[in-house]
Amino acid sequence: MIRFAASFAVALGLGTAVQAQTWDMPTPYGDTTFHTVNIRDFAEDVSKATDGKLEIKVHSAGSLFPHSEIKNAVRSGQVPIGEFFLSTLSNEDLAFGVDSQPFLATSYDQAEKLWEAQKPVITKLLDKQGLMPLFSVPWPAQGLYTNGEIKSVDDLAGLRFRAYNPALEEFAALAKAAPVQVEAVDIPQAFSTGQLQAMITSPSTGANSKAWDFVDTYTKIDAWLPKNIVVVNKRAFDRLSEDEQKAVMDAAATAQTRGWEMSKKEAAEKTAEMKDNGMAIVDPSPELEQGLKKIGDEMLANWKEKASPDALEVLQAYQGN
Ligand code: PCA
Repeated sequence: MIRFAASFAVALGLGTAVQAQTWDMPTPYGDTTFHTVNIRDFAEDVSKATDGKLEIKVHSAGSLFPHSEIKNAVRSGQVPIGEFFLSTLSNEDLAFGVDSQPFLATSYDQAEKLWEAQKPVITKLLDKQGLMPLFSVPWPAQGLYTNGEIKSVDDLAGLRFRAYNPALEEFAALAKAAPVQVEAVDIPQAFSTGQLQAMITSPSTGANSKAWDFVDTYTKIDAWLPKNIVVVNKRAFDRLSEDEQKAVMDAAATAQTRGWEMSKKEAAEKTAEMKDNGMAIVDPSPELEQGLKKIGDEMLANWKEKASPDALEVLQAYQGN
């Protein structure tokens, strides 16, 4: 009898194990980052809507795969779903990186318009790799972190400058700074060891890295609103039941709306947090603004020269609207 009960329990256990599945989901940013919070909410929404049949287990801060490997891990099916910084794919096609062109889209309205132009094109490009975008959320506008106020682009010359994607590498080089690749989670250490002296990123990443521990000035250049994207492996998605597929798509739509709202709120809140912690929050001088715009113009001209027809289609759809 005991043996029967035990095997019965095992059979039951196995039964649920076969039905319910867990998706491991690597993400690059830390737990306090609003993108990660939004993704955990997304996972919970999927779990609720499927009565626990599909659980998404979030592995944040590059703990399962380093950021640079997340896309290929989803592509190869090592994991069914993952998040990454969209513009890191601009080496594959510039269509992925158009959101990081300085001063092309600097408000949430413009960022939304740009995403609408970008979405069909990158959906097509990702589809060729067996991937499908689920949702994409922008970071707040990117500002400049330095020690002391930067009065003109000349003041950036020679600084060890953080670059998180190819566009920012080009930007740093045009400003005669020295680009250094550092993941967001490694920012505090890179500054404390002298690897970095300046960076461009959002108030979210600035405040989450406690930027006041290593720089004293934030200049609101509001230069671009780059996005994160969550993609799913299409084969993994196709294996879900119809109800589960709907649960994922519904939760993704909700996460996209919620994520954009969170981002908008963060912009002011995190800037205030930096101010409360003693940082000077300054507007760019006209001279700095002009110098940055000149770099932006040069970058866009280079971009157009190298852009694929797909990338140009995104720019035309955005500018033509
Ligand atoms: N934070 C991320 C990407 C853009 C942003 O605001 C980072 O700095 O890596």
